[in-house]
Amino acid sequence: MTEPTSSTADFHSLSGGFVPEQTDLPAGAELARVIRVDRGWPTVASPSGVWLSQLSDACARSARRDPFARVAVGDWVVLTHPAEHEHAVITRLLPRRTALVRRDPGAADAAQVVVSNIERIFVVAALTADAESLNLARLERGMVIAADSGADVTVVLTKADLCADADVAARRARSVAAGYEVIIESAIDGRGIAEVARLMPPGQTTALIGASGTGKSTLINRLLGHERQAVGLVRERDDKGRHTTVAREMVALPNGGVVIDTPGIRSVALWQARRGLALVFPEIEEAACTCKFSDCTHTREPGCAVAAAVAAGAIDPSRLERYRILSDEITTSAHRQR
Ligand SMILES: Nc1nc2c(ncn2[C@@H]2O[C@H](COP(=O)(O)OP(=O)(O)OP(=O)(O)O)[C@@H](O)[C@H]2O)c(=O)[nH]1
Ligand SMILES: [Mg+2]
Ligand SMILES: [Zn+2]
Repeated sequence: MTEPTSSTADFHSLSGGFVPEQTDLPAGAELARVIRVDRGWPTVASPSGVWLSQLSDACARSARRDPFARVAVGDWVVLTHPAEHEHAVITRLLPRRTALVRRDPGAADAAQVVVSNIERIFVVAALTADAESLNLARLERGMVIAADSGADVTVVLTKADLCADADVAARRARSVAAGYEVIIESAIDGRGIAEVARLMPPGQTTALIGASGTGKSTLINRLLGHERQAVGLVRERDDKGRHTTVAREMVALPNGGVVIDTPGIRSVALWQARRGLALVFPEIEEAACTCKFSDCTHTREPGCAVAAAVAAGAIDPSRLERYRILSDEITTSAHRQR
């Protein structure tokens, strides 16, 4: 049996103090949380330590059939330590309370669970000198998949120190994030760090998502109060947008909260995120309720209440355009599902 792989991570801090109830554990088994996955190899934290683990044959079989049966960072699992195995063995995946799901970048017809059992997702976008360059379509897309997870969503605009008009950028972000908190942050001057920390309370798991180089790992370093390479996880800090973070990984914060750092992705493909779409485009969903046809695509149908609202100036036509792109993508993913 291999020894625990990390000395800094421990079960209590990485479980966020919360452990699901599981009364029927077989003898010798324990509950564990997946804290990292490297090329299919999960590292889990359990009361007995931090273990590199493998799936039982039955779990591996279902994982091959069903993408939702693959373990993701944040998952709770039942772990055993069979004497004849080199690694700890995951024998069961517990139901997820929330899950961030995208289309598998390696397979157009499959979903991929990015992280699970998170209470809040921070959608991270970086500011630049030009406040107008903030990409609203990308922000909305990130918010849709985040909101669809069932977790709360907060927008974080990083690198505010680079933008003289950070407030202008924040106004633009808020115009597409009605009802969501937008935090202006800078790792350089410390703006917004306390606000982010306040939303990562003890007992909760949060995750950061956003393009590569937006400053997710840097923000975590600021929250930790030290550079992450101290725990052996970050390299090439100044390698902007070069996919510095290579694996999803859970980090225990000093106050007892838990945050998952994720590698930046150029573009997130949606997988059946209708609920998220409705949450992020409430004005369109609301108007759509009164369209004449229940399957109205809001393009040229008679009696389209969305088109009427656009004509009346109540809905921003560019929002509708972006909504349609995301909606079409969700429809396509539904058709592709095996
Ligand atoms: N000016 C400025 N630069 C920042 C800030 N936050 C991060 N950076 C820089 O942005 C670059 C990328 O930061 P990372 O934290 O590695 O970005 P990331 O989002 O983790 O990137 P991936 O791991 O590739 O997804 C680094 O050079 C940071 O020093 C900030 O608030 N202000
Ligand atoms: Mg990173
Ligand atoms: Zn319509």
